[in-house]
Amino acid sequence: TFATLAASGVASAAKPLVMGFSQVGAESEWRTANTRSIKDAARQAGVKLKFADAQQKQENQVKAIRSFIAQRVDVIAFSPVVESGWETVLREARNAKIPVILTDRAVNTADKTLYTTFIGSDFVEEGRRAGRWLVAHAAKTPERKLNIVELQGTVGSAPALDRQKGFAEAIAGNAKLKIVRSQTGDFTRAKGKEVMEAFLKAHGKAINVLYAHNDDMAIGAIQAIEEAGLKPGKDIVIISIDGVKGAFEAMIAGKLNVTVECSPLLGPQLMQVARDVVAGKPVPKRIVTEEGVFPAEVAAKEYPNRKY
Ligand code: GYE
Repeated sequence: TFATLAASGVASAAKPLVMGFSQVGAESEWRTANTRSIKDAARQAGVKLKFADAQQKQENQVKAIRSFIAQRVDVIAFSPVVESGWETVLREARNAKIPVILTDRAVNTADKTLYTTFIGSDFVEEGRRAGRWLVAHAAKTPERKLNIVELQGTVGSAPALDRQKGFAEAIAGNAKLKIVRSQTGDFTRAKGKEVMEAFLKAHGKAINVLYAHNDDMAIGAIQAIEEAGLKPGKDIVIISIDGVKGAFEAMIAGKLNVTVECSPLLGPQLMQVARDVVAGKPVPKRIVTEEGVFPAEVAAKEYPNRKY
C-alpha cells in the first residue's frame, strides 16, 4: 500500500516534506482563496510547496504531475479540473511510489487505490441545498410556473456534474419548476455574463430563476440582467454556490437571493493529511468539508465573519 511504501521514505526532521500541488487555475474568487489557503498552510506547516497553475487545462495538470514525479517529491496533491482521464498518470505516480491526495474535486477512476484520499465538499449535496431553497421559495410565490435557467460549471468537472445532479434531484416532481436552458459558463464571470446574455435574448422576461453553479458566474449574470433593464434578485431570483465575499456583497445590495457555502479553505487539512500519509499513518478515504446555506436575509450579519 501507499502507507507502507511511503513510510520507508519518511521525511526526517531535518528534511522538510516536499509537496507538488497542481491547481486548476485562477478562474474564480473561490479558487483564489483556495490557492491562498494552500500556500499559507504550507508555509505554516513547514512544507516545501511546488505549486503549478494549470489554467483550467487537464494536459497542463498531467505535465505538472509528471514533473513532480521526475523531481521525486514526497507527496503529490491536486485538484483535478475534470473527472475522467487520470488513470495513466496516476499509475505513473504509483509506480514511482509517490502518494497522491485529491483536494476539492474528485476523479472517477474505477481503481480507487490510485489515490490515497479525497478532501473536499459534497457537491451533490450543495446542488440539493440550492434546489431545496428554491422549492421552499416557490411555495411562497403566486406564479403558477417558474422558468429556470442554469449556468453550469466547467464541462466534465466534478462540481458541475454533481451540482447539476443534486439540484435536479431536489426540484424533481415539483410541477411549478422547470429548467428551460442549461449551459456552461466555465465558472468565470466573463462567461457567466456572456451566456446569461444569450439566455435573455432567447427567453427575456420569461426567465424567473437563475441557478448558477458558482458565485462568479452569478455575478457576471447579474451584470447582463441589469444591462437588459431587469432587476437581478427581484425580476429574476438568483441562487448560486460558494459563499465568496462578492456573493455577500451582491446579497446585501439585493441582487442575489441565496448562496450555498462551499469552503475553499482546505490548506490546513491538506498539510495535516499529507504529513500523516508520508508518515505511513492511516487516513480516511474521504474527508468531507462542513458548510451551510446563506440567504440574503442574513448576509449583512454574516458578512464580517466571512474568511474568503
Ligand atoms: O465552486 C468554483 C471554482 O471546484 C468547488 O471551482 C470548486 C469550484 C468552485 O471555480 O468557483
